[in-house]
Amino acid sequence: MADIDPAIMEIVGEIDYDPDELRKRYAYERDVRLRPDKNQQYVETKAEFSHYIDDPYAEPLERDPLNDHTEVAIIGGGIGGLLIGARLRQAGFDDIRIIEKGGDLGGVWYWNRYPGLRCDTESYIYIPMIEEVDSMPTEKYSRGAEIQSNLLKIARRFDLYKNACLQTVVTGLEWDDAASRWTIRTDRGDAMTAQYVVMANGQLSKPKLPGIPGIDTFKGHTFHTSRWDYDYTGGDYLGNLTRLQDKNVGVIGTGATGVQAIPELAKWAKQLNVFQRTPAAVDVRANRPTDPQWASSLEPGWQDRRSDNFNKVSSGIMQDEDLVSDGFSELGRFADPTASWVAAVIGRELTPEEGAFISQTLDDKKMNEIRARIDATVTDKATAEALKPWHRRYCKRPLFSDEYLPAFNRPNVRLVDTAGKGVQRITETGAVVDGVEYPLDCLIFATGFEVGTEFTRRAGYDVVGRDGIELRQYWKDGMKTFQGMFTRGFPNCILVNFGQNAAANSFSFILDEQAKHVAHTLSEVRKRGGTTVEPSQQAVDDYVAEIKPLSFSQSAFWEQCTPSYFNGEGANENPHGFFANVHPAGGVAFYGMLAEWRNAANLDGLEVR
Ligand code: N01
Repeated sequence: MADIDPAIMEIVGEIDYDPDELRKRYAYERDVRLRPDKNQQYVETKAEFSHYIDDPYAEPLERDPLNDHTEVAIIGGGIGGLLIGARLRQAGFDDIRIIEKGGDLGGVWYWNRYPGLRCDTESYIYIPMIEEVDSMPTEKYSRGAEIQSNLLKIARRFDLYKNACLQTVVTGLEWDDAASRWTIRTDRGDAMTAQYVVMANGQLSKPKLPGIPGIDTFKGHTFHTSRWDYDYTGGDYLGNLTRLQDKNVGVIGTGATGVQAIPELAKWAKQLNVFQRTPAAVDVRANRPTDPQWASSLEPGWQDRRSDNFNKVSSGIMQDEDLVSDGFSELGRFADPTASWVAAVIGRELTPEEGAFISQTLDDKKMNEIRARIDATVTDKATAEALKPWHRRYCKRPLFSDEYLPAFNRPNVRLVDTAGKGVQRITETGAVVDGVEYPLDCLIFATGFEVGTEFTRRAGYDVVGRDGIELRQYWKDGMKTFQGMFTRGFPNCILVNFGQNAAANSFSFILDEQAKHVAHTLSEVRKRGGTTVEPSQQAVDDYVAEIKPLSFSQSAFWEQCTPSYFNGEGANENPHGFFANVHPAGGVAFYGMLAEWRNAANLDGLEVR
């Protein structure tokens, strides 16, 4: 440490651990988890596995096929679709249709109803349009049901049920150049048309299953967490899973979902077996009820200001105040632009080595804290040791819970650690790890959602643009867009998603910025009397060049990470990977650039006809 500036050492504090030993441990834990089949290890929820994604919540619905016309069709009625609908309504668009697979609107918050579900990002910023619908979350981190009810308030406030098609799965889109419109085909035999189509079918929306040998042989009860079977477990999102009191339950998956569902399962199952492949890095949640005095003191525009402050703080951009002040805000201290807040403190620019040193050291210390919390909470020493994560904080989605670790102190909860290998085999009657079979009545998959496959595979439909060009084919080597939203050859088709744009810690912020972009663009096309809009070839080429070289060069960080969907299960070269196409500007600058583009009101880069 001799040649590190003392001002920097003051910021990072005492180094009371061996960084080299820690690095070696991280590398070892990564290596035991790397698999040659990488992203191919997962089983797609189709064919004999398609029942895992049936809608357990909706009543059967019969209706005649539609072949009518709408000005704007929005595929997906989740947060993205609802915000697009709302922003379009605000911009004066009446003729809107949301097409949604589920039995109601809400998207991820419709599907996910597992017990213990809450938002991970603070509800005051995560739940969109709180001010517009005159609502206020009851807690800092709302339950899923409260989030869903707020989303449905947006739907009602902006009249988005009108003309909506629920329980309808889009199977294909085709551009009709002569008529300047899209034909939308669905699983209900619809052949409706729309001038514009917005694809808001979600990012983590297709459940995935682990490719464990024998997974199709299990004869007990089984389901994926995003289709929770309360008929089987009893209870509801508040818990009370009384029908599990005489059951041996197994859960596979200890990510964001597992960490929330496991404490509830632990309370009710006769025996809960948690099959762990990679330990979860779980920091303090510190949820609390909303203070009514604080809520009534808020001035109009507070939600946008809070969100803006959070985005800056959580990406390391120095602010006078940290309004949200939680675990995600704290991550800004070792996020990529760490240098900017440190530079503000020490009064000079940092060298890249200094930036990396600060980022790494603060990260190490946070992870040491997370590991120490496990020792302090989990009474059985072997269990505590096995629960410790050995990777950098951002290698996986950061997790927060105050209930997860104490669950392992219950006598009916068993951690079945697989030493990074995962469950070896599933049999008719249980799961096998290290040659030992754990008998199970019920096996729950908290194994997450498909990432890193082609957009059209996850969406479940192909898009055929001008001259018969297929999106599947056009993006086979990776996305090619302008602003992550517009694609050459696919006029009037806009993508709202996390793809070729920038990351931010609140996903609903990204979706709202994109929704504003859609509303602005369609309004400007209208003003110009146009009927079609698409990006110029030059605009796409320039945009793709901005993204590609930089995003792939960030792989130094991801390569040393334990595998996850963040780094393509250790294969960062995947052009469809979660972060493969991220814009290098970072969330704050990127969405600022989009806002400036809208302010200029010249649709620069788009061709209107
Ligand atoms: O899924 P995941 P998730 N044997 O992919 C394990 C959002 N979200 O549903 O780490 C054994 O994170 C796998 O193990 P490993 C959020 O963006 C948000 O939890 O790969 N285990 C992992 O533990 C989140 O990131 C919220 O070694 C196997 C788990 O399955 C995303 O959704 C709540 C295995 C999958 O974890 C997905 O979260 C919930 C095998 N063969 C979700 N294969 C909130 O904001 C896989 N695993 C509240």
